[in-house]
Amino acid sequence: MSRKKISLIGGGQIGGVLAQLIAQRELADVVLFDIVPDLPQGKILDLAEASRIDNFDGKLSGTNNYEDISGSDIVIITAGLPRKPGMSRDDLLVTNANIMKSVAENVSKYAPNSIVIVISNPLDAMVTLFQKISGFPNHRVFGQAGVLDSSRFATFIAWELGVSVKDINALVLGGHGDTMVPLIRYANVNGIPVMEMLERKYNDKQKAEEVMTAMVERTKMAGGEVVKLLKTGSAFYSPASAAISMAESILKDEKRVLPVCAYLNGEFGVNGYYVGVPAILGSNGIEKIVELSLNETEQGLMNNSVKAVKELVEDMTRLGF
Ligand code: TXD
Repeated sequence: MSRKKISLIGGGQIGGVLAQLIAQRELADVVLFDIVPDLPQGKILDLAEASRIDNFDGKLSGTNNYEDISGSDIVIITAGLPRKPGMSRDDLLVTNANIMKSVAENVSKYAPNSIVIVISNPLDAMVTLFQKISGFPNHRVFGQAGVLDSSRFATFIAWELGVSVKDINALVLGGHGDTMVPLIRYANVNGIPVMEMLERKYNDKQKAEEVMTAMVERTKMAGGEVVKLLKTGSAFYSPASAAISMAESILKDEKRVLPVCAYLNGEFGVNGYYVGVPAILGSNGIEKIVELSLNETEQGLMNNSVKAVKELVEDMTRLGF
């Protein structure tokens, strides 16, 4: 059996960590592509020189030539500019749409059978644009946002309750913007509702609700919190880890149920847009969208988030993409 191949389009902060995680876990051969001459070659040389220490085998290459991505099983796209302090994800729209256009044309040409995970922001618009230009079927084009947003929510819950983050299940739906929807009612600690644990901790229902509201707000703003601290660039460890969990579920046909920015065909009442929802990821990419019942408040928040995604996609269309 030949080894699997993952190509990474964009060799910046996230691209570099993606390459390292894939290599260390021996998930697949890696091709790191960037338009900046020598940058991907330099990163890959450095990474390869760690192989003896970390004990990994595998073929790693850095390139400025799209031909090298041919035969990829998975392509992960981080090409584009990250946010600067004070910028919203949407401010990146025009610059990154131009970049995504050229990426989509080249991936369609050189890796036409690949499964594509988009990470570049503004995420929901960039996934939409990649699919539109490539014409790839929707189950082979989707975005990473929800795994990270859910992990951020889980992290804050673990810190608040003083329990292992490994026991937290938290799910964030909707677009990858300030309107995302962390689901309070479904958040649990090994099956125990987080709200119940908070109420027991504080012995005060109102205080528990305030604490939860603060965690929800922090989750929605978590990307910006990192941007503000870093001053140059945005989060890169966690988005890379998130995308790798998706790629691993695909390569190993694990059929994990992960929140994915997926194309909806009537699910959750949404038709024809990419929005963050739980989906089963296996060797065919998205194998099924997993629906769940939302109460009136949750559905309202979801509708609001879908509205923001639609506006973003309409803006992009108006700008000629
Ligand atoms: O969860 C998520 N989806 C995200 C997304 C979380 C955090 C950051 N997210 C977004 O990912 C961020 O807003 C950016 O749009 C992307 C990539 O973030 P990263 O931190 O890796 O940005 P870098 O370090 O600037 O790297 C981007 C690289 C850089 O090396 C450029 O030279 C390259 O992209 N680039 C290109 N590569 C290929 N082709 C073209 N045209 C191109 N243009 C720039």
